[in-house]
Formats: sequence, structure tokens, C-alpha cells
Amino acid sequence: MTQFIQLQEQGKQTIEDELLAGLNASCAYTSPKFLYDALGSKLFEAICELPEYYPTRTEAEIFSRHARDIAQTVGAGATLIDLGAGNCAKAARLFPQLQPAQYVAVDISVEFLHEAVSRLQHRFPAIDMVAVGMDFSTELVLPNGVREENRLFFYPGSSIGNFTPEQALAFLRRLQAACSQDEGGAGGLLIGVDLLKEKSILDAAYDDALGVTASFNLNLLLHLNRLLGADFDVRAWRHCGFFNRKLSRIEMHLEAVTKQTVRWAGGMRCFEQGERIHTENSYKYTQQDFINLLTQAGFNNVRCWSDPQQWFMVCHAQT
Ligand code: AVI
Repeated sequence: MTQFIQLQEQGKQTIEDELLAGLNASCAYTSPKFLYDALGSKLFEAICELPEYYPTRTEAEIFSRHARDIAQTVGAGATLIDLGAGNCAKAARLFPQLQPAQYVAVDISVEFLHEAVSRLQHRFPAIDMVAVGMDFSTELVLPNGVREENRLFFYPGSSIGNFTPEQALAFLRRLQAACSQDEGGAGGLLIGVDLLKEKSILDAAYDDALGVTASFNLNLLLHLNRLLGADFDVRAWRHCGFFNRKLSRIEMHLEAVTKQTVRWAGGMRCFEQGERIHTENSYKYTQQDFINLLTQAGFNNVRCWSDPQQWFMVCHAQT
């Protein structure tokens, strides 16, 4: 039987404090996690279907082309811990080859996981399943129902790129520690990483012709209006998404089209025309730089699989 566990959720007050610290900063910013309300998550799913957004389909191609080799490297009977599981589709595609002993779906809220994990349990009754609601980006203490043996963390989709390299290193160290709890030390990590490539390809992937990424970014303002009781006017802002070569990252911003004052419960801010709110970074790595990061975090025996154009890679690393 599936276990559903909700660990502590971020309270309303801490969400407000976090948002206001960013909106009141001299260069305003918000955490990318606020891009994902119900509509934001649907818009992200639509982004994954766009011709310009290559990461999702390229990663899927790598997994299907190298499925056997990946499965042999990882080995059967793992405790497969899917970080940011969402609809669980990526992990489910690996089940026939990986044959995990336990599947642990982790996402910010256990509610998001309920339907997907229940459906999956029905399809794969022999696999023990646990759904956990927690914010794994800052802390990684897994509940008791999660097996300690043979932990394999699964972090696909190049979400690691949404951390700064320093945050990514700290996060990888936490994963390394969490899979070394097993006395045998047989744990590992299977991760998707977006690779550095031509600026024109990256720019198009984050500023698509249909404007879906623009809608995804602008929808943040509607989310802020709800969370803060703010009065952002979506039509008074525009999406900016571009590759910053020097910092090897995509930057997403929202730019004020006109000078305006935005009010929220207990505060306000005047934005000049052209002033921006920094909403997301998406770092792009070279293969070697990412392997170095894994090694620095304490992983070893790294193996990587890529596509013929070397646009994306999947890595397996052991503890
Ligand atoms: C979730 N994450 C890996 C996506 C990315 O590519 O950084 C989020 C995204 N933002 C705009 N398009 C996609």
C-alpha cells in the first residue's frame, strides 16, 4: 500500500517575508519556485512541448537510447528517490529497466503527487511506493518509511541549473550524505544536466516564438498578487529571457514597460520604466565542469551519456 507523507510546509508568513525581501531589494528578485502555481506548472508542461525547448525531448532520447546501459550501471533493486516528481512520468518510464525495490516520489506538496502515485501503484503493484511532500531544495531529511539501502536519487530535467553553482554544490553534498546512510554505501545519483551551447539556441529556448515562456514568467505576477495581496498589472510588464555568456546562465527577468507603483498588504514599491525583477537563472555546464562539481560533492565513478549534438547529458555517480 502506498504511503502519503506531508512534511512541514513553508508557512504563509515565511513565504511573505521571503518575497518581500526580494521585491524590496535594490535589484528586485524572486525565487524561481514561485513560478509554479497551478497555472505555472501547466505552462511549464507546455514549454516542454515547444520546438525551441530542446532539454525535455533530448533528455528523453538519451534515456531511451541508452536505457540498457544506464540500467546496467545503476543495477536493479534500488530505492529510487524522484526529486520534483510531478506527474512521475519520467521515473515511470525507467521502471521496466531499473526495477526499483521502492519508489519514493518527492515534491513540494503531497497533494500534487496523490493522483500520479496512486495511478502508478495500480500499474506496478509489486513496487513499494511512498509519496513525500517536502521542500527538498533546502533540507533533505527523508521520513522513516524510506529505505536506507541502495538509495538512488533521480533528479532529471536539468533542474540543478536553477541553483547557483554554489547552491548546486551544497545540494549535491546533501544528496551524497543522504545516500551514504546505508552502511554498504551503495547509493548513487542519476541526474540530467543541460550543456553549454550556442547562444542563439539557448536564447530561443527561453524566449520562444509563441510566447509560452513569456506567459510562464508573467504568470508569476498573478501568483504574487494572490500571495501578497499585491496589484501587479501583468500588461505593464514584459518577459526578458536571454543567455548571459559571462556567467554561463540563462537569465529570466520581468521588465516594467512604464514607470509604475505596485502596492501590497503593508507596503509598496515604485518601479522605473525598464527596471527589472530577476525571476530565474538556468546555468549551463560543460561536461567537465559538472563532473568536477560531482567530485567536489563527494561522488565518484561518474558515467555520462549524451545526445549526438552534445546538448544535454545524463550522469550517474556513486557515493
Ligand atoms: C525547471 N527548469 C529546469 C527549467 C529550465 O530550463 O531552467 C525552467 C524553465 N524556465 C523557463 N523555461 C524553462
